Amino acid sequence: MGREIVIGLVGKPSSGKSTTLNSLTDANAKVGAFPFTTIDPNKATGYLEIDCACKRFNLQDKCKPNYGFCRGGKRGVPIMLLDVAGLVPNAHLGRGLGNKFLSDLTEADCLIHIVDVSGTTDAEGKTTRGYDPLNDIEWLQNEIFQWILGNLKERWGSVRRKHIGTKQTTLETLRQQLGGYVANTQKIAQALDRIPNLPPLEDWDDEMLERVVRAFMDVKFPTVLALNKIDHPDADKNVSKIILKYPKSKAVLTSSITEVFLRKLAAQNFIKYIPGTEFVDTKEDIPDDPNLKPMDEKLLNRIESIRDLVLYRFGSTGVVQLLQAAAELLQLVPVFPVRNINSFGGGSGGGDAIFRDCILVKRGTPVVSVARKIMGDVTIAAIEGVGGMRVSEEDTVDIGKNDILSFKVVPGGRN
Ligand SMILES: Nc1nc2c(ncn2[C@@H]2O[C@H](COP(=O)(O)OP(=O)(O)OP(=O)(O)O)[C@@H](O)[C@H]2O)c(=O)[nH]1
Ligand SMILES: [Mg+2]
Repeated sequence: MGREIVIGLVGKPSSGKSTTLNSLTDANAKVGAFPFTTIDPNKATGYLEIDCACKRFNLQDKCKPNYGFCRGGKRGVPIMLLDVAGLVPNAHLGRGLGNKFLSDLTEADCLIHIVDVSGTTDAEGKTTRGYDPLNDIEWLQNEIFQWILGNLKERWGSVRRKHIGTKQTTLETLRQQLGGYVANTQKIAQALDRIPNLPPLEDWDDEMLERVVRAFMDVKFPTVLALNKIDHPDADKNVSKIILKYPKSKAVLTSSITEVFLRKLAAQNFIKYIPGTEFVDTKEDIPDDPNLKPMDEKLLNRIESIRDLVLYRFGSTGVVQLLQAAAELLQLVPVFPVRNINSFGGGSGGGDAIFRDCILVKRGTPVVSVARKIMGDVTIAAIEGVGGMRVSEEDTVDIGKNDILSFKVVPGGRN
């Protein structure tokens, strides 16, 4: 199997990283209204909500994923989330927990920057009022930039000498230097392609080095903004400011604390709640539902205020959409490998259950790479798509295209 996709949650202390992690997973990461509640990174599985292939064939009843879930054609595909320690300005110089959290981030494929838009925490995560969260977006990006740049600059003299001495290509030298950030040659090439008329590496000055690092950051750490704590009365004006200033950034409005609360009440059968939607039902709404328990006045009032402040105003708590935004940024396509292309059965696990497996791959990936990701280094005899049509190895996957595949392997054949 290939490497798993990892989404990193970053942000200043007390912005709500751990709360967001908890809202999306079964994790129980420690949450606190004081900076540096999290020190060691928390890793947990979240579920990316997608339209399942079973829906296309009206086979929702038979769909039973090996991992994650499928509810009437809405499928939750496991995806790894990483919650790291809070970052403060000048972390790259060792402030706060310094570079520790930065190294914890290396395996992330993209970032979700959790921004506290309530204005109730300062740049260091301490309680305040009227703080402008616009600042946080700028300095956080800059910290990551300075961290990568600093690491590279520190060694640049010897890197350059070796590069000249060994007559390596620019790509090869950079791969050796940036490979530690879990970036393959392809990613580094992509970054370099973004710089027109790139001079030879031995001629790079400080400015060029900075441009290369910026380009690398864009490729290695594409970022979604989670504008969190929208339940707070001061959030609106801060949200507008951020969206005006960063119209091109992907931003999702969230209230993680609300999601955690609703999921908890749903687990205790006080409400019926469909995550990602505005629909919350209490015993008062559906008195005939035997599974629902009645709530006291205080809880009922809280639900009422959540509806008014979050659900009806924004359409949802936003956290389900947050993962979808990250998947869009990474251009992930869900692919369903099946053993039997006619029944969609098989895969790993038995019975007449269908579409048991689903993996996330980058759009444009050749189907043969998908096969390798799933089965490793085997010799593929044939690849079939829906209707038993042969699919050529070089053909690529996209949303709704070559996303249901059956791989025929040469028995015992290994490359
Ligand atoms: N009002 C409101 N408060 C929130 C929300 N999300 C988190 N909080 C609160 O913000 C505080 C910090 O939350 P954490 O999840 O611990 O923040 P963190 O970013 O993990 O903080 P560190 O681990 O210290 O870096 C807690 O008091 C949370 O209850 C939200 O959506 N709305
Ligand atoms: Mg935390």
